[in-house]
Amino acid sequence: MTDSEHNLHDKRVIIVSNRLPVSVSRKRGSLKIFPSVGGLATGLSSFHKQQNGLWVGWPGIKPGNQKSKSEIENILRSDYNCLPVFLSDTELKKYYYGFSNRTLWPLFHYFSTYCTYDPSEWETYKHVNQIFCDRILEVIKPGDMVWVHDYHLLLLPGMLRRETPDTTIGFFLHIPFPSMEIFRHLPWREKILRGMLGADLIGFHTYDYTRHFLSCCLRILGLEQVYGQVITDNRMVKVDTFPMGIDADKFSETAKSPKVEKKVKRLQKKLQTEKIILSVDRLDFTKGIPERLRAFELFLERHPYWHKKITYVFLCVPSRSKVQEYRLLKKEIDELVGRINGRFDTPEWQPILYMYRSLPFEELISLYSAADLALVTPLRDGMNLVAKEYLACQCESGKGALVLSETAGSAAELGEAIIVNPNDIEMTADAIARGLSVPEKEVKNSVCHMAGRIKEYNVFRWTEDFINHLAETEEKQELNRQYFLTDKHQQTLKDNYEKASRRLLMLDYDGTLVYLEKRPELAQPDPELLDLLTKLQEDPKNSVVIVSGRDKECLSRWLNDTGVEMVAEHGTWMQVKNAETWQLSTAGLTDDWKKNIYPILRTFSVRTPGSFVEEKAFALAWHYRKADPALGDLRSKELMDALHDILAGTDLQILQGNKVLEIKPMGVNKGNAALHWLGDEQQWDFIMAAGDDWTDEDIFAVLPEKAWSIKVGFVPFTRARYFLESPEKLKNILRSLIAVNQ
Ligand code: GDG
Repeated sequence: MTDSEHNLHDKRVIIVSNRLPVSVSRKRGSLKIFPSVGGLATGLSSFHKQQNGLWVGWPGIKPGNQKSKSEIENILRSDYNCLPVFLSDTELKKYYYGFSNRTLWPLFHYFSTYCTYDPSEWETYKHVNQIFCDRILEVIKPGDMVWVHDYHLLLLPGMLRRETPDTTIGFFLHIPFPSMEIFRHLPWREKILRGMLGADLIGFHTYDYTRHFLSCCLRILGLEQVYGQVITDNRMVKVDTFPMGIDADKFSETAKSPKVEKKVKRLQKKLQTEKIILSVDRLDFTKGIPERLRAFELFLERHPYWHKKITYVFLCVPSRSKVQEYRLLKKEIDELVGRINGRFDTPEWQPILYMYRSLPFEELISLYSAADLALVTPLRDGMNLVAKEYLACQCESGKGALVLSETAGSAAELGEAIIVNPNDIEMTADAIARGLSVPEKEVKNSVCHMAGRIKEYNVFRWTEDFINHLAETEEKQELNRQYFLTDKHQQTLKDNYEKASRRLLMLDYDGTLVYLEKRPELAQPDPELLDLLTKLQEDPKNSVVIVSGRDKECLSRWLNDTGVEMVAEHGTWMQVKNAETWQLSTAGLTDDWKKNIYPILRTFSVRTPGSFVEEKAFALAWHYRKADPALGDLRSKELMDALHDILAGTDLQILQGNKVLEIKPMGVNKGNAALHWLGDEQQWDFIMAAGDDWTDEDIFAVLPEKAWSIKVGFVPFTRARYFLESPEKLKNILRSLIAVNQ
């Protein structure tokens, strides 16, 4: 057993979703509680029971008076480990029917023209997420993990993070995450992304959704990712793919039960056709129902052979019938079914058996088992569990073919199905014909393959996988937290400083003493920083060196009056104590190479809007902070590639900074410059170095073990011993050091 598995069983997991796994209703005064249907409820219920956790969600009933509320709450708590979140009619209307289902649902399913962007619905969405957050805060205990589900609660992870910063939070999205071009339509896109990023682990059904989310983080928030890890607010957020499974055994066992077998026979007898085609969906515009009906009509038109030999059992589960778009869709479907049946039926045969209702579980299983072909052709679907449930019921007989839409998340796993573009009516009509005539052996082969995978990566494995990853992420966060310079560390640092009589402080400038700006000239020091540096260096026990990538003219202009020593251009120039002028750190540097390299950098800056070339005495830098992040990143790789061959055999090197590539003579780097002061390290009894970027790693690499090395901002890899959140925090420490002397 690994540590994380061990953790899994130790910790209480609080599951949070819009709906509880049970629904409550009141009939003639007494409460009725029945399990909610659907993959999430079934899949997580057994995990929930087994780990004795808590499930927080809406119970599906109006709260009524205080007495009724307490009654509902007591039963749910004691018998189901559920904590109800009561919502008023207005809250439900605006948060659930409004922002969740009229903004997020259509947008995330690429139906942007169906979206409404109503600020008051957004306000209620925020408010209800806060209600969920407050409810969790009432019950959360130290060590609990929280697992938030789906698009109704996208802000909740961020809210919880603010209130309980150290809680381990997971988030899983059950619907697609759209591409950046779609997501950017949302007026509240930054807030939604920040809300999700409150989690430690964010899960999606497919790699495409994961990719889209990471791209939105980069393009909208400017947050980069390394191996699916996004760094934000000095925390690491892991983003990964977890395709949801089903309780496959439950489906296959039920399919084999005598009761279901009897129902199947009864159905076949009733329909009296050679083959049964089946579709099962909630009535929703994402499911591609009219398109499928038109494809079925075309199939009948083109294949009279199949007339009277097939029945299409079309199960459509009522949903969101209060919403106008859904009512219109229902009307369109009714008319289409009427038209097709009217066009092709005969006194003894009707092509479509249309059921507009929800069926009990065993009835549903008998349909899955009886079918010879299932049509799962949504225009867009996060995963689609119906496809998996159907295959699980078919695993024994292996007779049922599957026509599956390429835009359903499950298509990423069910490649052996007949894959269609659901908008292509001809293609779908052909696929129906193909699905009916694939040789039995071939169908069996593909069904068995797919059913085998569904059985193996079932919903229990899915849950375990997610929770184990969450536990692993928690361990990593815990470890990372240990590297942050805590108050206790800071006290030790101050004590060391106080006792020392020869102190060296090497500080980077941009991103370390001041925040990074879009344009370098905007990062000018304010009077407070100048005063801080002056006071630090006035202490005769101190040597304060600013080690920067900036040119010497800028550093002189900004910092000369403070009296600090300086290193410019990443180590090319040094201005040491009492020296009148700058001196080259290495003898024999030349700049005649610049005329060859400059045109290349120029071409890249012309091709990359927002980027520019900076010329320094012995270096050329290509800055791309202001460029589109993805394009800048791509071009920087191309430039590295282009320069790689050109620089081979020369004594030039490429330094990768924060959104800058710098070409300069070999051996010139901040680390070598630092050696000028560190050379005789014995003379120092206190050494501190701070920096934020890759070029500062060269300093960290040459520091003696006893030094205090501090990375400003959290990154996954560094040679520094400690992290510090921001330039502000570093300046606080420096201020406290000055106080030591007074
Ligand atoms: C989201 C995403 C994603 C359907 N009709 C009846 C019935 N059902 C059950 C099925 C299945 C569920 O409803 C529908 O499955 P979906 O996959 O469409 O999932 P949703 O819960 O609607 O939606 C979706 C899913 O989350 C999981 O992450 O796959 O993409 O939109 O379980 O069996 N059940 C019964 N009678 C019916 O008539 N008893």
